[in-house]
Amino acid sequence: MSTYRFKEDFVWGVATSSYQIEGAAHEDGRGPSIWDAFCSVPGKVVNGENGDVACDHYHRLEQDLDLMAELGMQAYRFSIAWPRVQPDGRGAFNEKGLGFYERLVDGLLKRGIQPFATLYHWDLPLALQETQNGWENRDTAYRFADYARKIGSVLGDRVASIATHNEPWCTAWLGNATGYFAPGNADLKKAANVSHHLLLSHGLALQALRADGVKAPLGIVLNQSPAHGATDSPEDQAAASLEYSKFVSWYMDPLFKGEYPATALQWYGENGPQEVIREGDFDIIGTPMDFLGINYYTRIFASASGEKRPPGVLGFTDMDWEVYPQGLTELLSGLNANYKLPPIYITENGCAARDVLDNGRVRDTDRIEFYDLHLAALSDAAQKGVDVAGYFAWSLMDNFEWASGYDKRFGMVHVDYASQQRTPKDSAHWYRDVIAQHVGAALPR
Ligand code: IFM
Repeated sequence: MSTYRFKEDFVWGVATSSYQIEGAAHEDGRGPSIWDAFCSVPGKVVNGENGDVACDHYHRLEQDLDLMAELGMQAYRFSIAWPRVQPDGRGAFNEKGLGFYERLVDGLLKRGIQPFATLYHWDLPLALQETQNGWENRDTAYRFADYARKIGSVLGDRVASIATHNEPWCTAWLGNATGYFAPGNADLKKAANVSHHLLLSHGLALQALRADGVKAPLGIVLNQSPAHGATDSPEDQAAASLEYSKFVSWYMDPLFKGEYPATALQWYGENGPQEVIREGDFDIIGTPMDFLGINYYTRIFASASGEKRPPGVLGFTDMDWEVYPQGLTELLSGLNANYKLPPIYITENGCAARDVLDNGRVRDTDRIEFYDLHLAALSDAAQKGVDVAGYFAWSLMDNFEWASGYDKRFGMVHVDYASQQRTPKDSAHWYRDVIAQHVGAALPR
């Protein structure tokens, strides 16, 4: 097993999200979300699947908590389903829904596992979409801040951190520019406006939580990648710069520099968010954070001709994403040089693979190699001076992979969806050993 060099209090964990694992979509007062609606649209999700049952985690909470403890997890990153705790996205809160997350947090703490909460992992209450066009509407940012405030009052004294959004790029771009995700819009201007309101809601939530005296560290989770041109030609290099500007800088610059990046802004042209930006917005968006979460999966490969497939020296995952671990070191070093950053957590990293359950065992050697290479790359970034506070593998268990349905398996634990049987894969045992080897063992940096 490799040895990685991180600071002594480095946190080792796994991540999931509400809609991908909970199930119980119509129980205990949970309201519908935009993903419930989206999944019912023919052709949107592979095999017409949905999160109605998913991993049935809502009913198997204690068993799943025990599993995490057995696997030696120090921390667990989960998301709260807004429609489970506030069915209409405004007005009354649902005690049963809040009670579930209280049991989750208390159950983690009882087992010595730190709870890392995320407020929004894409499951917007459907009522907000239907009555006011969801994130296109500035008011939704204020509804989000109210919801954040409630979660702060219920869980703020017990969680290890609160992240506002998970991957706002996915909500804005995949949900509104390409229509690949809920709510399924294909309109560039909507995507730009949504991205601005997501960022605004992040800042408003931070300010509300701080005003209420919530002590838990606060931040946001962004998916990021370095971008490379297919060749050294000026055209391919410009294509890479543009992709980076649209994907990374579009979120980092407002959060840390108080503006949108010129390259992407110019590309958006009249479809940009200029009409919805109000005076003072960037001050709200730039509210200081205690941590930044980064989800890393692969690099962006860009070319002027539109050719998007990289050479893939280390191969591709089952998502057809290139395995490119050195991109993590490059990304983090670049961010560190360009922004004044708070401590960074890798809040997701992992791969989908064609796992086969064979006599009670899953030999997922590709996944072990993937994690090993990425942890080594992260360790390299730490050696280069990036303040890396922790790592969360995606994911604890196989789950509902959005538009790909249940076809793609990202878990360290195999889920047989017919029986809901959980079987730790070889990677789960490997990760448990990595954690045991590294916890409390600060190595010379
Ligand atoms: O499953 C998703 C997760 O919900 C967000 N980040 C990427 C993962 C893999 O696609």
